[in-house]
Amino acid sequence: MHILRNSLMILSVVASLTSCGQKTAGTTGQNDTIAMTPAPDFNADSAYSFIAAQCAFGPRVPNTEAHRKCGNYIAEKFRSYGAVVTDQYADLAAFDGTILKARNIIASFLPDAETRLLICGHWDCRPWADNDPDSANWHKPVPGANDAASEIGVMLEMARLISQKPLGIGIDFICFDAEDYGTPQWSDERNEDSWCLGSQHWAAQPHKFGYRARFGILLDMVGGSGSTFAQEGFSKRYAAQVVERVWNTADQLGYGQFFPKEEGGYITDDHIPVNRIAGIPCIDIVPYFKNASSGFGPTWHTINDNMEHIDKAVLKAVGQTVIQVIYNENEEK
Ligand code: AHN
Ligand code: ZN
Repeated sequence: MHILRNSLMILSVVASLTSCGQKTAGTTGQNDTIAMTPAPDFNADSAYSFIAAQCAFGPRVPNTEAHRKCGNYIAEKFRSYGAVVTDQYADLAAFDGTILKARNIIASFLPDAETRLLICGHWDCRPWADNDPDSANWHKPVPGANDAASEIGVMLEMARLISQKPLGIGIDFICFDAEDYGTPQWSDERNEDSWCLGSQHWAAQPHKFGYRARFGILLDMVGGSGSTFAQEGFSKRYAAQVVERVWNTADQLGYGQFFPKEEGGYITDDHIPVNRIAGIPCIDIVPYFKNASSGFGPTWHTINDNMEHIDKAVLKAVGQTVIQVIYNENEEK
């Protein structure tokens, strides 16, 4: 009996060693240890300044001067870090028939490399603060410090770091437009397809024919005070292994508090077209405020989504985690 038990133990040890040895990109489990490649130090002050610069244009609502000017700022900033920037302009019809002069901004490092990662977020602001506690504000635009200057600020800081420590794999930062023009709460209409117009367009017609990426990471509202990032439902459904990698990496870096390994909700967001239309496994890093009136946080779609509610500690946790994930992938060419 003793011998039998011992040999079973040996067998199970061998089995687990074998499965470790065969580990390839995207086969990590819930608590696996990930080998960390040296990655640059994400500078939250720098990301913060990129967020403030976007907000200084005013709300970046499609078809406004602030939107046009900020689009130029974002493209120019990525170019200054050596990225090849492609503008994808499109006239997109909103739910109410408004034609949005949309601009997806794609910033690529090593545009010809076959192995690529996609990092994305939206850059437009919502025209209506329809979740504001005061109905007098429901038709005013959202200042959009968190939603969505934060994600562009984090991406610009990652681009700055990549320019200083080049990678051997390609990276595409995609700034989607017209994410936040979805049917307002004060209207009777409910149309899920009215959200994420820019990413729907890009996914159906990528900037490069046959575009592929190993995986994608969507950032959405990644700088709000008090934010933590639970595991969003569609991300787990479509890209479970990427979820494991990102949350395990955060844990190992000491940012586990910001990335609880808990279930988030199912969110209609730009990762849906990337997964369903473009066929690229893509996760969403999006805040989840449990038991709050707004699951996205107290300033979501209110006129208080301003710089006062941006927390550099949140930017650091997200930015350092994602840049680490990117540099880890560099080792698996
Ligand atoms: C919905 O409210 C259906 N989706 C949220 C996506 C979003 C809006 N992210 C930022 N603003
Ligand atoms: Zn929004």
